[in-house]
Amino acid sequence: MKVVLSEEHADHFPTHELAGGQWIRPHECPERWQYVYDELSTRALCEFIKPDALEMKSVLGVHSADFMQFLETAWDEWVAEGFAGEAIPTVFPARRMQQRVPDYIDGKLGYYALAIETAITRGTWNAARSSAACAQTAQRFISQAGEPAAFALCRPPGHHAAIDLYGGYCFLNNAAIAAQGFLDEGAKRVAILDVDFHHGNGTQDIFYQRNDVLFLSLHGDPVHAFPHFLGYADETGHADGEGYNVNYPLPPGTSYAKWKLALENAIEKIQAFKPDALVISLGVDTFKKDPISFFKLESADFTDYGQLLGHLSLPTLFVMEGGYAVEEIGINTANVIQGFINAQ
Ligand code: OKP
Ligand code: ZN
Repeated sequence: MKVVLSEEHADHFPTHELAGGQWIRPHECPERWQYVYDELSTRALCEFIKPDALEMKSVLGVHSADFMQFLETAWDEWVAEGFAGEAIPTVFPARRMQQRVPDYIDGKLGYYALAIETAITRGTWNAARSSAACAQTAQRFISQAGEPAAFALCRPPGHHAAIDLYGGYCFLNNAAIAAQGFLDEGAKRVAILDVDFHHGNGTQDIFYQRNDVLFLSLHGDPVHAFPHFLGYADETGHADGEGYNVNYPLPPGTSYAKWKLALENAIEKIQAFKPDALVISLGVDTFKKDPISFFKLESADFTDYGQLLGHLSLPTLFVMEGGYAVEEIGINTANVIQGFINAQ
């Protein structure tokens, strides 16, 4: 399978995340990428390719132009104020306050952020663009070169990034950009299946009113899990999009057997939708040893569900999302790819 990856992911390496009232080194760290690359190399399942330059058409099909402008200049505006640390918001447009973009960078950060664990640094915008470029190039291997499947080793991840919001370690929604790319290049319908532990609130937001993209997400119940403010089962889409958004919130301690029942239900819905392409938001933070999650998948379970995905026999793009049990992230990710290939 073709794997698209960029060393420029390493330009994003924030050193501060506020968690549990303490400053920690972010869970979303550059070693994650290395572990996945190393394991895929070891197994010789893949061919590695660098991305082409990011083309903005499909990006602007899913994100607002003002949000792109903000991400491009945020770090420079922060530095221009003389701030010494990483750019982290402190104030938000909460209930009954104005939703207007202020001029001052502190206010802009709060306007465009959905959470504060995600610091912006000097290399953040470059890394975010390289990550989206991986998804876009991998998408084109499928839609233009006729590859049956491809894997975008994206970092930073993307599925929390909404039309005009960053956070949850995400800046550009790589999976959404790829789905839009399929549509821009002739696909009529695309399904996005999000198997990351966390709800893909950004992807849901982007496609909530559209019927050309079916979005399905299996995740920790937002009552207990980040992002807390989206991901309930009664969010089914709006207007043209009614019926094209499917959430499977699952409780703490969810086993693979329970998780697989939700996956099988999602697979039936994908088959009924008859998509021209399938995008998998592949987070492996469903693993039992993940430090910030509460599902109980074992490493062998990743191979098993990779096989189920392979049996769909759809043009399939895997897009890397989360996974924070760093030493096992490569094994679990490669297991999904291996299971998928075995089923072909
Ligand atoms: C990104 B992805 C603060 C909790 C914030 C953010 C988790 C982002 C997950 N203690 N946690 O979906 O893997
Ligand atoms: Zn996650």
